Amino acid sequence: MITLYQFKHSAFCLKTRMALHAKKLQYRVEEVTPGIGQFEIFKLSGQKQVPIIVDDNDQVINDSSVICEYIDKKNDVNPLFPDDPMLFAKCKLIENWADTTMAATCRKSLIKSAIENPQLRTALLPEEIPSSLRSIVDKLPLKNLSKISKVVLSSKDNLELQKLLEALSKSLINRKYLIGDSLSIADISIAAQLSLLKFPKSSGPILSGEGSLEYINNPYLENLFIWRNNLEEYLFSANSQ
Ligand SMILES: N[C@@H](CCC(=O)N[C@@H](CS)C(=O)NCC(=O)O)C(=O)O
Repeated sequence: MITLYQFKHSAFCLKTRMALHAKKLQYRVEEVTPGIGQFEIFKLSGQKQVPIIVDDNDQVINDSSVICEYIDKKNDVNPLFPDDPMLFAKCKLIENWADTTMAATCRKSLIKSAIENPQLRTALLPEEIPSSLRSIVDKLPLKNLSKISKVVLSSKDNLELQKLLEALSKSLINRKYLIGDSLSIADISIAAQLSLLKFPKSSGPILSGEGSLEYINNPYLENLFIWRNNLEEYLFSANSQ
């Protein structure tokens, strides 16, 4: 069986889990502790980022895009990449944008929200942190840091992302999938990064629905988050592991 090494709330790890479910592959999860747990990741894969997967044959693969291509070839169930060259290219372009530009802006937006919202900050801490320490983090005076976070999250990047997501939201009113007529890596990559703006059900009851207020409260994005929720529901309930 495949073993997935992950950080619980990483969008790249969610992307990998969604792809594993789409391909109906059995897997087990190893939660990695940020910092100390990454020594193991380095030992296994020669680099320190998650996700990585270890397959039955002890093959170790890192990087969500490489993992998705690898698992896609394992069976013929729900191909994640279209055969048609133009559709394939569009899927790869969207995946690449989601994993880079979108991911960077979403990550900054989440950091900003966590600075402004102590409950969110605490909920994001790894589970093995004891509750005594959690309550300290909750009370850290991070108000002044929110000024810095405005600098970190450039308003141009933020506006560009909102504009693009609003267009995607509108385009998904009358269609189920971003590219072609079936689920592809494009849908999975976008849906996974959206988790940093508004946590999905799979993030657990404390985080579900939390996130960046300017995205959550944007009425033009409502449809996009509904689409994401439906996609998660379909993937995780059809093949719950
Ligand atoms: N391009 C990589 C990005 C993976 C990535 O950024 N992983 C983050 C977690 S979301 C990580 O491991 N960060 C820890 C570190 O960089 O030390 C992928 O698609 O898998």
